[in-house]
Amino acid sequence: MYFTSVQERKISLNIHGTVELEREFGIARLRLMLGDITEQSCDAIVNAANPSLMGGGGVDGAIHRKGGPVVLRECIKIRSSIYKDGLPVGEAVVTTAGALKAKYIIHTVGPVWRGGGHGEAQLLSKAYVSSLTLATRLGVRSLAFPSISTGAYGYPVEEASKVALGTVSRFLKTTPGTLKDVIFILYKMTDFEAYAKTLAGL
Ligand code: AR6
Repeated sequence: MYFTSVQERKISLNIHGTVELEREFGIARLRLMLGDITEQSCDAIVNAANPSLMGGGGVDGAIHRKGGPVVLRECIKIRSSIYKDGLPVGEAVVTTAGALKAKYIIHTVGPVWRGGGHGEAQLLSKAYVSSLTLATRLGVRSLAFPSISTGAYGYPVEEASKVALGTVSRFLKTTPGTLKDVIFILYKMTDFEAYAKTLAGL
């Protein structure tokens, strides 16, 4: 079944009742989906973590809960070796996905929104590029992102969607690699609509 979105692009309601929107960039597909990232069976999912890597609320909490203690154990190893002072904003690291359907969790840290004049857009873009670069190094073909920084970190979703989709589409157009399918899993319909509007304008 199909219906037209507010932005006059086709949004499909698939057989699972999932709201979806997609665009092609070179040989890769960029999709938006309303849902829960912990349910995704793609090669890797991205976690909107904090520098401690010790878990937290929001999507981070959900990923650690469903992934199980092995995820935290690997995060502790990372903290006690390469990132003793915590994972800097914009960087990304990988762990197993434990009990999740995905193979890997790529943990990145987005910026806290401080009004927009503190390099937030550059740092948010860097978090996406670091995650995409690491995914490519791991040979990942399908990758799911949440909307980094737009929950507890307070980044306005319209602004964040421009950075997120602009960065990912640029990467897919310019960086040959293994990625074939990049999916943004939006948890709330209002977030999906903001991302859909931005994707329609790309
Ligand atoms: N699947 C997909 N998206 C989700 C899910 C889910 N299961 N749960 C929440 N979201 P947030 P941030 C959406 O706060 O803003 C944590 O405590 C949510 O609706 O998870 O980067 C960390 O430990 C929102 O749109 O991440 C950090 O301390 C988006 O995920 C801090 O929050 C991001 O919201 C990071 O803040």
